[in-house]
Amino acid sequence: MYDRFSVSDEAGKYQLSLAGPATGTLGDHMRSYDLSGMSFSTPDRDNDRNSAGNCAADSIRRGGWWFNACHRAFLNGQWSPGSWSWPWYPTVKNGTSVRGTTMMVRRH
Ligand SMILES: [Ca+2]
Repeated sequence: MYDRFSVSDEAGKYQLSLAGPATGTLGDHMRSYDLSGMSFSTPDRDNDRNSAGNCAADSIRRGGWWFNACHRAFLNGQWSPGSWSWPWYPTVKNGTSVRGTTMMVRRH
């Protein structure tokens, strides 16, 4: 849980802004992997820092997210059971297949 979470408008490419302190059981991986400040990418909108391609169009882990370069802390990805644990271990353990995720925002 982040103390401050905001997303800019369409003209700002839905840029993510996170501020701490982060609390809860999933750690602070979205900030530690520099997702704060990233614009939202989708398979048809490449706004990431991966100069070799579009992280959102990856054939295995396809989906929209605030990618940097590339899939670290990607909450919505299609992951193999053995790799889903990272980076949210130990809350999500090796071999655990996550069937869904929810992001919630509460007004201060
Ligand atoms: Ca790119």
